[in-house]
Order: sequence, then C-alpha cells, then structure tokens
Amino acid sequence: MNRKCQIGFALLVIGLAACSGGGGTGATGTGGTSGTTGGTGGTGTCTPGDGVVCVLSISFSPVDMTVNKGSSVSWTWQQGVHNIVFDPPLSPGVDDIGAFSEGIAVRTFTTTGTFPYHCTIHGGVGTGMHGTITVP
Ligand SMILES: [Cu+2]
Repeated sequence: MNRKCQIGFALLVIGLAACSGGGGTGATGTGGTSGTTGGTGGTGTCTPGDGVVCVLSISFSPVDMTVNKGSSVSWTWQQGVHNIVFDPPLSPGVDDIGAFSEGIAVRTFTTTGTFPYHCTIHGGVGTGMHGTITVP
C-alpha cells in the first residue's frame, strides 16, 4: 500500500467512526391512566339527592325531589321489593317501573310539572310509600 492509499484508508475509517454511534435514544412515553370507575352495585349504598332517589324498606328518600327539565331521576333499590307507579298528571315518556328488589331504574322528565308516584305494595296515591318529582 502506497502512502496515498494509506491516507485514504485512514479517512475512510474516520468517516465510518463519525457516522456510527448516532441515533439518540427515543423519548420515553408516559403511562396511560389505568382502570375505570367501578360499576354501581345492586344493593350498595345510596346517597339521596341530586337526581337520586333511594328506595328504602317502606319509603322513598327523598320523598319530594326537584330536578331540572330534561334531567333524569334514578331510583336505587336498597331494601325490599317495590314497584313504582306514576300517578296523574303523567310526564310524557315516563313509564311505570315493575317490582324489583335491587338495581337502578332511570326515567327522564322532559316537561315541567309535579309528578306523583307511589309503590303499590306499600302505599297509594299520596300516601304511604310515595313521592313526587317536581320539574319547575
Ligand atoms: Cu314498596
């Protein structure tokens, strides 16, 4: 190898060295949030208010509830077997709810008014196990 070739070879090695070793490390991503909120239990705790009526052993809690027009009300069964029958004046699209011992039933009130209801097993119209939904 003559001197000219040695220099060329040396430059080639330097060039390879300069080119290798590049490529920085990639950014590490942040982990996603894990888990979702658990489902509502069938006979878990019920906090009355804010669109939630607790269906207790012989009463609804609260008895009288006010919700905004277009809002939903959910009845959460806590104890015993109860049904819900709506009494006149009826709110359009709000159907009676059959007898259940657990679970949650939801009805949406799209018109203003005061809508009474009762459990036929433990009450009657305006008496015993009954309640009202008021949409002002
Ligand atoms: Cu009842």
